Amino acid sequence: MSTPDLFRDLATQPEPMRLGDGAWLLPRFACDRAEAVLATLADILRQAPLRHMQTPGGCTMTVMMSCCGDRGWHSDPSGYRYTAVDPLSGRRWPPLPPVFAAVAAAAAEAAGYPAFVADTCLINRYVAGAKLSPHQDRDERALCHPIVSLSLGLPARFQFGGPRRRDPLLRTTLAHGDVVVWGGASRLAYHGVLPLDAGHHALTGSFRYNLSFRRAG
Ligand code: MD3
Ligand code: FE
Repeated sequence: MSTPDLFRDLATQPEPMRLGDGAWLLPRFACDRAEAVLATLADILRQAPLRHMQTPGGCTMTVMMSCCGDRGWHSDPSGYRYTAVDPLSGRRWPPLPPVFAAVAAAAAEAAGYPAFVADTCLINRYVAGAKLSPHQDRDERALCHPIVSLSLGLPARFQFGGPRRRDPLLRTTLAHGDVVVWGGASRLAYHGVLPLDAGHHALTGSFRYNLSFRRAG
């Protein structure tokens, strides 16, 4: 006996879930492209290796980061900014690969942002214990564009609130292949990632990756 295709599709890719005003979780949206994305990611990380950035406050971030695209995000004790050149190598960041741009555009469209063109992708890699404290993303020039975030590998507990730091935080789990699109009123929501639990994932081993596609310029 075979399951009708309709039910199989519903089982592998549930309906979008509204997380907030303008914010949509697309569960497992990118599962079928995860292997292609991870193979391309390995190539990018050979050109622009992951590194621990320093916050302006002088702390070392637990998450390791890199970037690709026309610009990349960089943080050091003198502040955060987008740069055209990777400060580690002195060369341009690797170009945004077509498979990244395609996933970002398709997810944005599915969430109601049909004209999204990313010019940068921030790459975060978490190992057990790594976290990201609640913050806003506001270094991009025009905050009218959404951010598309793709999670790969181990699941993380993610928290998000409102535009003020004191707004209450809600929690959700971001699992392999999940995409969240943050636009509209949710673009300036505070958000963070709780310390990653140790685990093993068939495609990423002991890591969780998050790719966030942005229009920075
Ligand atoms: C909500 N990354 O790189 S992705 C970041 O899982 C960042 O690595 C997290 O926060 C991670 O800045 C979260 C989800 C996300 C990304 C951008 C947002 C949520 C957002 C921008 C506005 C509101
Ligand atoms: Fe963020």
